[in-house]
Amino acid sequence: MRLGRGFGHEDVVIRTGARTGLPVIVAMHSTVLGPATGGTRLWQYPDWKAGLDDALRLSEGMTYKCAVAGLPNGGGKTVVVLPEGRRPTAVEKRDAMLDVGDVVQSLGGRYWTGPDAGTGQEDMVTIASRTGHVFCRPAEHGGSGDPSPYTALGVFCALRSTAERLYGSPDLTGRRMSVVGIGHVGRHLVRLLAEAGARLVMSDIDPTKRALADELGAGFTDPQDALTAEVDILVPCALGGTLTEALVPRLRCSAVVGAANNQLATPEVGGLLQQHGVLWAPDYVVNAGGVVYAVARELHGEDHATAVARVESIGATLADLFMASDAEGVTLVRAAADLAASRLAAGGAARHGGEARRAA
Ligand code: PPY
Repeated sequence: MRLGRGFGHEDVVIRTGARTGLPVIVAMHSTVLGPATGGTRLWQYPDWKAGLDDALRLSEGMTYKCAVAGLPNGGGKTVVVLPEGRRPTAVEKRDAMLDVGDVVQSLGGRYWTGPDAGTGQEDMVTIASRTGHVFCRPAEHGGSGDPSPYTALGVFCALRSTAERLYGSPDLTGRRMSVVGIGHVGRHLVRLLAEAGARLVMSDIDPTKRALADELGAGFTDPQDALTAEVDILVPCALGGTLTEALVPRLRCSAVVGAANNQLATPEVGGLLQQHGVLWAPDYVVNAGGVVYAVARELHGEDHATAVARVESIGATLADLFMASDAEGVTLVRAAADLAASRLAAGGAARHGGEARRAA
C-alpha cells in the first residue's frame, strides 16, 4: 500500500568525486517512462545543498519534458557542485567528468547523461570513457553532437505557434522579440529569428555578445532592460528563475516563450502571469528539442532529417496544447501538466501491468 506523498523523486545519489572531491549529485525524478535522462551541469553554487535543490528541480522538469515530447525516457539531472569564485582548470574539469562517468556507470542504466550548463560535447567523450550511458558525443566519436541547435530549432517552432495563437499567423516578420541570454542555445536561436525577419533586442551578462547583435542588426541592452522591453514575445534563454513575482507586473510583452529551464522562480508565478494577461509557454514543452534530437539519433537510430522533423513537431505539440486549454477551459500550464500526467499514468500502468503479468 502506498502511504502519502512527500519526497517526489525516485532516487537521488550524492557522492564525493573520487578524483576531485567535488559533490556529484544525480537526481532521478522518474524512470516510469524509461531511464532517467538529463544533462550534467558543472556550475558554481554557494554550497552542495543549493546544487541539490537545482538538481531536484531540473530533474523533475526533465520528466515532464520527456513525457510531453513523447520520449521513452524519464527525468534526471546531474549537478557537479563547484565552489564559488574559482573556475576549474582543464585537468580539473576532465577529472570532474571522469567522476561523473563513474557515478553514472554505477547506476547501471537507470540514468543517462548528456551536456548541460558548463559542459559540452567534448566532455561527453570523457564521460564515455567510464560509461556508455551518455548522449551527445561529437559525431566522430559516435554521438549526435551538440544538441543546442536543435533546442533552438524547437524554440523557434514554438515561437511560430505562439505567434499564430496571438496574431493568427506564424510569420515572425516584424515581430519584436527580446532574447535574454546569448549562450549555446540563444546564439542559434537569434540567427533563426533574424532570418525569419523578427525585430530583435538581445542581451547577455557578457558584453562581448554585442558583436553578434551588431552582425544581425539587432539591439543590445543589459538584461534588466531586456526583461521589461516593450516587445511581442520575451524569450528567456539564460539560467532559470528569470520570472519572479516582482518582474511580472513590469513585463511589457504578450507572451514569454524561451529555452531556459525552470523559468518560474516559484510555481505561483505561473498564475501571476495568467492574471497579468501574459501567455507563458511552459519551458519544458518548448525546450525539448535537444533531448528529442539526441534520443531520436542515438537510441532510435533515426537519420538527421527524421530527427529534425521530430524537433519541429514541438510547434504542433504547443498548438495542440493551446487547443486543449480552450476545449477544457484550463490554463496552458494546466493542459501541459495534464498531458505529462496522463503519459506518466499510462507508463506506470504499463509497467505495473507487466510486473503483474510476470508474477502471474
Ligand atoms: C535538457 O534538455 O535540459 C538536457 O538535459 C539536455 C540533454 C540533451 C540531450 C540528452 C540529454 C540531455
